[in-house]
Amino acid sequence: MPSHPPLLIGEAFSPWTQKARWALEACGVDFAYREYTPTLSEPWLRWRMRQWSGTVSVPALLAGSEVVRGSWDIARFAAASAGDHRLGDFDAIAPWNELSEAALAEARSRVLRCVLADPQALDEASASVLPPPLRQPLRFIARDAARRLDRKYRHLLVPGSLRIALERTRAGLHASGCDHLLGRFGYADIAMAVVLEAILPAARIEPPLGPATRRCWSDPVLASEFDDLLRWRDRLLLRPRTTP
Ligand SMILES: N[C@@H](CCC(=O)N[C@@H](CS)C(=O)NCC(=O)O)C(=O)O
Repeated sequence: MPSHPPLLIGEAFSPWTQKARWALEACGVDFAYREYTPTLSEPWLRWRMRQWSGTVSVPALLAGSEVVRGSWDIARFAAASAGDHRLGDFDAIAPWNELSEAALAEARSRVLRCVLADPQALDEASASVLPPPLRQPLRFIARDAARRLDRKYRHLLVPGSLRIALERTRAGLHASGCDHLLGRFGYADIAMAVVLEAILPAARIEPPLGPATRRCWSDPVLASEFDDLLRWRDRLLLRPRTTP
């Protein structure tokens, strides 16, 4: 067994990080957390992952000498650590996770383009690393970082994926007849609940999203149309996170 608890590296606001975190917590895995800043933290992440080429992204989990990449594999790691089936059957969950990934990819492109068009959101993006007087003069750095992220991930954009994911979640809950897509709480619920971060963010993060960034993550039209799903997400969030 590794002497230190696994280290989760992520971005607190990111739905992918929230998926990983929720899965680890639901499985009672003891873990430490480190916040990642795109571009700035990348050399450190590459060094910790021993990965000098190719793309890197977060969440990633460092567990002893093992590097677990991406929310899906981290959820599987969590389930294996729990040693039971509390997150559900991953073969049955996979189609839900694909819907979730496609929806989040579309949401990311929307958010990044919104941030690029809004100077206040760009300044909020640099707030953790720049003091207020430097944010405006150095805004080009935040703009460059957001453009790079947009280029890095835009091949994943399939327009309409967010709406499809919301409609399927609604239909899935209707078919299951309860609050859980596969009959009892599991990773399918986590994967689809975090999609709602892209229409009305709910994650309690520190520091909270700035107002301009929050606007970019919000879609009032979809939020009103899928109000039933937002209420479903709220019920899931009321569950104790860590199950013994
Ligand atoms: N399929 C991956 C997606 C992870 C992902 O898209 N991560 C983005 C979150 S915005 C990221 O790492 N962005 C920062 C970067 O690429 O530097 C997962 O499920 O974890």
